[in-house]
Amino acid sequence: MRGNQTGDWLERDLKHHLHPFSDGRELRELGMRVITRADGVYLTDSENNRILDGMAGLWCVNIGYGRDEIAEAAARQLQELPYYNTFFRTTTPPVIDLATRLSEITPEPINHFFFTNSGSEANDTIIKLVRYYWNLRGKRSKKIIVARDYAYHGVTMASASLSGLTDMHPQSDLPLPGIATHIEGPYWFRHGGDLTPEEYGIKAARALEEKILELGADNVGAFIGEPVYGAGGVMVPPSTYWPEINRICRQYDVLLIADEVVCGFGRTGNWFGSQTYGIEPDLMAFAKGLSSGYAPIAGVGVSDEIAGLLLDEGGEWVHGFTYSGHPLTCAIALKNLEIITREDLVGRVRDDIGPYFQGRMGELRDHPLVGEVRGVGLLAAVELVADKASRRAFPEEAGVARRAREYAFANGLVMRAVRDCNMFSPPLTISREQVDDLVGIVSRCYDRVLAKLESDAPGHDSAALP
Ligand code: PXG
Repeated sequence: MRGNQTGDWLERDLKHHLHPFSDGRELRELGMRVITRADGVYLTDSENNRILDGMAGLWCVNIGYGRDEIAEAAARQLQELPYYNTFFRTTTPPVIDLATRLSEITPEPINHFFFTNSGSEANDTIIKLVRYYWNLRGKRSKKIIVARDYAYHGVTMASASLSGLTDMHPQSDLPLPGIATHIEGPYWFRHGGDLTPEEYGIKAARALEEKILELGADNVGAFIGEPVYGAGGVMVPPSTYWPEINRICRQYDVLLIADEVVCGFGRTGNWFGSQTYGIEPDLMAFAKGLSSGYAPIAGVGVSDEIAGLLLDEGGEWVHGFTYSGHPLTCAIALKNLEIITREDLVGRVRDDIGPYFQGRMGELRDHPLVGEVRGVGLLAAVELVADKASRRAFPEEAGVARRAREYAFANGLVMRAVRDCNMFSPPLTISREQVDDLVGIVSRCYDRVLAKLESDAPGHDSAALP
């Protein structure tokens, strides 16, 4: 049995398991890897291959894999109190401790926390909170949330409606009406034209002001954005962007929502992306790095002003999940935050490994396929182009970034691909040597993509190539 265990797993997976964000036919034809173990920044598959995880799972395993302390904290909590809820005038020590700790690290005036199981549920909750807040303030028409193209805010009916990655919509007749409208996001490389990044940052932010004026401020409840885009392509905002967004939100009495699901918990070199970019959020969504993926826990941070109104005048808040503030996931999150703090992983990203990673990634700019390398902290994207000078994109069917990703995977590195971008988000514990390995594999993969493009080019005698 052992010898053919991989085959057995694959057969039963295909028979019974539906995969997220996967094409069934592709899974059958190309197969998949069975990941069985992980330690530090490395995954191990069922054939004993070691793979450098350049994505920290799905942007989440900030402290790296294989932390016994987390397993011990989880075991202790399961023995002491495996479950109790926080409905109906009850609470538990782990949820109290976690909310308290979060209030110390989130930007002011975010001091109140509600817990969910996923980032999608966090953003769903935020949509409900925005409506609840404006209803209480007697401004019942302030409902629409302005979101941005390329945004990823989740996959539930409502959070997918906020998302601006439009291929998420048609299969389920989304977006739902009345939830969101989308504006251009700060994607300087593709939309900046001849403007400097700073000029373009102002222009992209003013798209919010134009939208508010078009809809009427009385109809706009909030604006939502990821401090730095994640899944949409790691577009780093020009320095002028968020200060202008702050101003516009204040001027028109529009709530500002920071989706910190990817940027939170050290990824950008501060606890939150809001601190890196001077964002002044009224509400924030967080997930992923809160538990470093060791448990499904996410949540919403709420400002003193909004929480004060709800608590004093809101009556019963008719909302909550069975597992909101689950003692096990809260205990795991607390231990994770303790590790991030004790090892100063946030400072490490800001002052040491982050700048090193950005410097080494930046060397890829010399590659003939690379149009731009962008990033902050331990978040980066490489944008591939057919022509460097004109930034001409490849035709969609070329799938260059996907091809590079497949080469990388076969050569021991996980990275992500969207459009012509490859994306990177390694554990915050990655060493300099591991960064060197990562950059080396990426560079060799781009060489191979380039060779393949040249051999596929019309008129080229592809038989001459190996
Ligand atoms: N907001 C942001 C910014 C995210 O990146 C969510 C909300 C939703 O979180 P949940 O926990 O519901 O998944 C996300 C999730 C990818 C990928 O392929 C990205 C995410 C999830 C799954 C895959 O890059 N981001």
